[in-house]
Amino acid sequence: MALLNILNYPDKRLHKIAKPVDKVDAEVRRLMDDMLETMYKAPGIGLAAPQVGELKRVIVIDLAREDEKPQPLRMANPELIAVSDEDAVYNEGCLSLPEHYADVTRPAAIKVRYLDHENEIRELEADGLLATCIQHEMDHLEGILFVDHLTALKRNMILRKLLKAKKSQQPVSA
Ligand code: GNR
Ligand code: NI
Repeated sequence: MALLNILNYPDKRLHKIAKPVDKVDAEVRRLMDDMLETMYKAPGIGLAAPQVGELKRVIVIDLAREDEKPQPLRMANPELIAVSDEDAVYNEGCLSLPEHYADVTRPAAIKVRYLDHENEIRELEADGLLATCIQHEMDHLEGILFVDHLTALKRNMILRKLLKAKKSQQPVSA
């Protein structure tokens, strides 16, 4: 297993559309495991392959608390096959937009079809935080960040602060 580098806004790769995997083979499985290790370390509850610079349709999620048994979910080529009419609002954050949070409205319940780590087709029904997290990770595969669901005013406020924080980390060139 290996720790991967998590890309931060404004990295271009975060805005690209990821490609489906042909099958979940040893290489994709390794990516899933490296992503889980990277996510646990961050720490975060989900991670999408484009966040580590891999433009593949692969996501991992684990909502278990640190004092609980891990419950890793590994998904390739996830597709939403049903969404509820009812919406839910959740205060979201993102490892690629560190330290900024905002309320995002999404369908409250979903059904997702995906390939698991053994290349088996599976379906999962989710609501609550799991439904939110799956949709947040699937957005990353389309190059969409949670701020893209906000008004331009709120989005630009967050993005300006991130750019400013990034600049202040860098030495002033002579
Ligand atoms: O760790 C994360 N927490 C989180 C909280 C609310 C809604 C979504 C998330 S996902 C995020 C990790 C991340 O950036 N995944 O792409
Ligand atoms: Ni994210």
